[in-house]
Amino acid sequence: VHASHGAGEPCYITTAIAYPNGAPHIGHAYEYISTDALARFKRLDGYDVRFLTGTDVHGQKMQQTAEAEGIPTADLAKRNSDRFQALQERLGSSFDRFIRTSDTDHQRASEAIWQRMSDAGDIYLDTYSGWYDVRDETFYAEADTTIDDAGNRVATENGHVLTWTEEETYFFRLSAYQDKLLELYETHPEYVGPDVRRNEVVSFVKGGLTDLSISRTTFDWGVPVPGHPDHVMYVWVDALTNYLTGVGFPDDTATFDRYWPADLHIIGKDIIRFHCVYWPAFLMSAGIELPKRVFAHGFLFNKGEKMSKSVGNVVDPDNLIDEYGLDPVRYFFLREVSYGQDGSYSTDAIVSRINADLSNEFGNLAQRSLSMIGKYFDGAIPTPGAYTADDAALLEKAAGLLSRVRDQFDVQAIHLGIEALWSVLGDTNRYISSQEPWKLAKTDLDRTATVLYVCAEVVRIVALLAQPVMPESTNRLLDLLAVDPDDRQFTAVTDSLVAGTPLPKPTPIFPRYEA
Ligand code: ME8
Repeated sequence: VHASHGAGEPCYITTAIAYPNGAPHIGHAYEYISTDALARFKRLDGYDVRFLTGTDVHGQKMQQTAEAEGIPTADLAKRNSDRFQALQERLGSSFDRFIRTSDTDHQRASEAIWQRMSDAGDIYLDTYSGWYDVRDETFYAEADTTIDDAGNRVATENGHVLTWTEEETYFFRLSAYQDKLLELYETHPEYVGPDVRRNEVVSFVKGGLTDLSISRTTFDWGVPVPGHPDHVMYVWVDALTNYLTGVGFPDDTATFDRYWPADLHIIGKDIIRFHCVYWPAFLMSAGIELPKRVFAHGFLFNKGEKMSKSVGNVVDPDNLIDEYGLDPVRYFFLREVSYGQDGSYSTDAIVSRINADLSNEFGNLAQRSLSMIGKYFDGAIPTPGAYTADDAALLEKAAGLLSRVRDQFDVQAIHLGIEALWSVLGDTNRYISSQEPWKLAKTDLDRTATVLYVCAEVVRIVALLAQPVMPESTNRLLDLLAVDPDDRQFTAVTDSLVAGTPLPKPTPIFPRYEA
């Protein structure tokens, strides 16, 4: 029995909720895989994790897409939300709830936060006239727009074509929160990660905040404003509130008090302003505690090019999984891309990671060690003798991995956590090459036993710690080492393989990829 690191402490982790106006793409899959790895890590480290994900079904773009397809907006939302949910399931995502902002409890939560902001005196009625980006559901100040070559008014930052909008709307007094937000970034620098994003947010807020239009009257696909059903809420007001709905706000106070504030919102870098400026301001106004951290991952590009339907390079995550298998795809994205930075992928890069990292470094080490144990020790864990300095150094490195990897995952440096595991696999491959157990077996079976025991121990520890990244393969590998399926939490790192334990016949876990 072990004292566990998280000791049952609650931990609430979320993804962004995607717009289901089309099919999910690899950028969405990347967000789900990475958030799932973070959630699984915390769970294996002893935390009581709640992991929320879902879809953001409201907004003008959804209504326009449905009109273009000639189907009711609710049908479009349902059909495509089902596809996002199916993708999550295919990715092995360990979410606890898949929320859709059409869920009835979400309407209730959105009304409640609106009411609280209104009671705080932060909502007033006025007329909005300005530029709106339907694609990103964003308002732009005139100063942040330009005229493009075709004569369209576009958003300077991304070139999206804007629509002139004039209507009576409710405003949120965002301007009143400038100082409080700057104080938040100052006193809680960990609120926004990585640092480059915090700097962006701070300079945006220092530039001054104008009040935010938070209702619309020109379409009706959204949550009605309480008491004013001719207005629907601006989609970002209800979308951000999903994080509260997901933990029972406002009625299930037991769940809410346990999991809120959220420990970590994972989002992409394009929606940092909504999560790091609007969201904390809404919560301050409503008198609700702020999430502890927002971390923005980068964007994925296909061979360095932005994915777009017109270029025809949008990758369907299902096809990648069909071709390479789920765990290799998970491993590839988490290891290849520095989490927090943009990343690129290509067939060559995927194949090279599969063959070099998975098949050679990890798979061969496991397969060689296990098959020699089969051959020389009747398929049972051998009894180690006294350790040499080399043996002891390697075992010590492996034992130190949990705290190294935890430190990296705690700051969402997923790629560095994986790198730490693979550096010990590299050491172990050099160790087995220099010890040459296949030769030793002819002259010194006791020493062979020790060497193979050390290798199997490293494989066991790396397999335990790689579970968040490759849940299925690592669990098959742990089966081959006869590790009790009920004792694969990270506390099991300090266990040891028990000499004499019979092992099943080994089968390769990470085959080479041959096109
Ligand atoms: O923004 N690479 O929805 P969304 C990596 N509904 N990540 C990407 C990406 C790419 N190429 N393209 C998109 C929304 N993403 C809102 C969120 S949250 C309360 C509401 C990421 O479908 C993007 O950054 O446009 C975001 O985190 C997520 O996918 C959903 O994007």
